Amino acid sequence: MIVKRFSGQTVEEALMRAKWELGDEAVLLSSGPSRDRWWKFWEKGYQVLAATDYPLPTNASAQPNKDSGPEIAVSRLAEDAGQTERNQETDRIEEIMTLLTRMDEKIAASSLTHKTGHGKASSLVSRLIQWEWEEKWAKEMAQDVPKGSSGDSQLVHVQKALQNRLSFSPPLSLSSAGSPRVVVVVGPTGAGKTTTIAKLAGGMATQGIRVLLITTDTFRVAAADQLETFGGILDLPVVIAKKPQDVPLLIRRYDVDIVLIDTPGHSIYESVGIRQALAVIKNAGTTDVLLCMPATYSRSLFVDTARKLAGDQRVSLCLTKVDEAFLPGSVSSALLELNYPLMYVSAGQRVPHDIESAGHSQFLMEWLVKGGTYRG
Ligand SMILES: Nc1nc2c(ncn2[C@@H]2O[C@H](COP(=O)(O)OP(=O)(O)OP(=O)(O)O)[C@@H](O)[C@H]2O)c(=O)[nH]1
Ligand SMILES: [Mg+2]
Repeated sequence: MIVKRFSGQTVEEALMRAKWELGDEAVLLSSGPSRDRWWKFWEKGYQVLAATDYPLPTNASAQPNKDSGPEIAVSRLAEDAGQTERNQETDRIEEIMTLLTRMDEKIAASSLTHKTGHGKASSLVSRLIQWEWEEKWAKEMAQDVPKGSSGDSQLVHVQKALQNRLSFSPPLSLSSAGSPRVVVVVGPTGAGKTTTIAKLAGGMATQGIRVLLITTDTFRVAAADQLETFGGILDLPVVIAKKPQDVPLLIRRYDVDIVLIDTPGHSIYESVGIRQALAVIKNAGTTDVLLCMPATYSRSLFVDTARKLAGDQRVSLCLTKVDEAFLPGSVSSALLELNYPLMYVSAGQRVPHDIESAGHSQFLMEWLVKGGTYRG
């Protein structure tokens, strides 16, 4: 019997390799995430353990069989997997596999140490990568960690490095210009724009700040109702602007300190929606643009969406739904990449409690490094 492991970026790819090399009669013994020492530790990979009792086909090791598609090969091997569970030899092979895996882990750990030349730093990098940090940022954050430090003290250094790299905006306060501060809140669908406005308005109202709420979301059913409901509860005026150009006129009718303007959510593929939000920003006498971005997005979606929605405006970020995210690396890497100032962090649905100034948050920086359940 020939038993061999094969790696690939997907299980199917690894199975294809097994079939090419061992032939159609090969059986699948096990599959799972790759621990192969040749597979880069920071990339996701899979491995399969396959075996054959039959003589190797002469063409099998070199070229794939063009007549049989990948689906046939994969399903054939997958069918065989059930049968081999009953095979008495499986247990023995699994034991060998376990030993091999342990050896692989040791070799991978030592090759990581060799690569960075610093064992502690490299384990820190791999730890950050496990928490979904992008490799580039994980390495950059780890590079200034003192050599003697370990464990949690390394993370404290990473936290400091991150804090130095990120920028923060102070929370919204009264304008000194004599005219109201006009804040347009933008963001992708369901990011928490309207809820964020309600939270901010609620907090401001308790400080005696006079707030006007405006919605420009006129075409979606019940969108204006949502803001009107919040306005009713908070006892704040709410007006609907049918056109972005109406906003300055509406603002002049109220003697207020801060105007919070809600916009409809839209995806980055809806250019009409993006243009509408930009039209509000351009026509409303805007002093601030607050971009709500969910912490649950992947790094690339976060970066692409934020860039698209911000356009060439100066924006501050409100990081929403941090309570729904667990691993911090996607967000931290995206924040480093964007370098937009962070103004607020929102971690929950309670109005007005679940929002805080990002720069004053005790817990945000720790969460951005270590993740876990947000306790802010
Ligand atoms: N867990 C959690 N939920 C939130 C947070 N902020 C808002 N939500 C919830 O997310 C949902 C959508 O919130 P909205 O405020 O309506 O989002 P939006 O961006 O105005 O949505 P659209 O106007 O439809 O684009 C609601 O159920 C909110 O209660 C948050 O920080 N954490
Ligand atoms: Mg909304």
